[in-house]
Amino acid sequence: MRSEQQAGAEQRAMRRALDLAQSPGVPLGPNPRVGCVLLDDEGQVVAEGHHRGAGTPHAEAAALTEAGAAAAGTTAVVTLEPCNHTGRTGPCTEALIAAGVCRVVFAQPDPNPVAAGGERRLRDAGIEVDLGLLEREARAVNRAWTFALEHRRPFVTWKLATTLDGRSAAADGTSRWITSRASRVDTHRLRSRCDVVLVGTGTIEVDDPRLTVRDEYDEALAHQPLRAVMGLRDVAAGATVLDGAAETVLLRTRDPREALAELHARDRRHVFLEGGPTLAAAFLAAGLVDEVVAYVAPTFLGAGRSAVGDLGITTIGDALHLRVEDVTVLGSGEQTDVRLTLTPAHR
Ligand code: AOF
Ligand code: ZN
Repeated sequence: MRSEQQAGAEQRAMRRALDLAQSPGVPLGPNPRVGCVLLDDEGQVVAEGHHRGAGTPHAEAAALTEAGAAAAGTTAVVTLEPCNHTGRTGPCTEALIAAGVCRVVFAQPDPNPVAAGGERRLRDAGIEVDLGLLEREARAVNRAWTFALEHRRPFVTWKLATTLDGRSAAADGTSRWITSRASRVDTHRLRSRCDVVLVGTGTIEVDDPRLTVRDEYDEALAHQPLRAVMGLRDVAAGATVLDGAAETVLLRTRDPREALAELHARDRRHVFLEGGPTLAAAFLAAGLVDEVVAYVAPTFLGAGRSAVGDLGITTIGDALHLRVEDVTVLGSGEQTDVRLTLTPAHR
């Protein structure tokens, strides 16, 4: 049994490692966010490290470098199972062993089959290993990355903006602005956390959107997700999406599964689906929506375009159920909306 004092120090170190993993300025990309803290036998911090994006040292390697010779005899507290492979950098297991680390505590087992096997390798080298500390929190930090590895496709967030009666455009086709400014700013914040914004060729034709991260974001600093357009219709050469403000890819398919496979092959892990009703219905019907973010404005239109197309549902028993994860009121005064965050009920 480890002493209560040691357990407390490791728990605090794991919280710190989770914060380090989420350090600002780390670019989104194909790699996970990882943090690592080295503790001496009195529970004092010897060194810290975090991963700074694909191709840079892993969190463990960064902490070991900072510690130098002081790494010997420490406990490494890390948010992800140390990797056991030579990829863009060398295996962290060997680096930990060589540095004389005597105990490793990690939160989340590595879902990446290429890099897995760290726990076994460390134990074989005589290192004490403990796992699962704050695992839920660690998985949340790399939610889309973990999902993509486990499901071999990107995580899909579908965003919609509707009136109380589920309309995303008025009868005459006008749709600017259904929701308030606060909701639009919030949308840009969520966009900046994804690595693809996906729409259909229909949306490009009707709305000619920019699909970039803007508003209160410093455009020079904001991460611009890839803009992806799917469908078989041609995109006009003058379409705003081709303006060069962010990278754009045309996926010449109508099949959601195929589109996701292509985005996955391009190392994309989190798709922000902003398509119209037809695209949304196709993804929903295929079970390819993993999260819904709905901005609901306190208005009625009574007629107009529905936010989601035909799902083939004709009777109430077949309704597509979602679980409400969060409800937040955005804006103030006359300018408020409700943001609902939901997940499919069967998960
Ligand atoms: C990271 N940062 O701090 C840790 C990772 O792309 P590579 O070759 O550097 O390897 C990436 C894999 O290494 C990644 O998928 C994960 O399984 C493992 N651990 N990766 O980018 C880190 N600890
Ligand atoms: Zn590693």
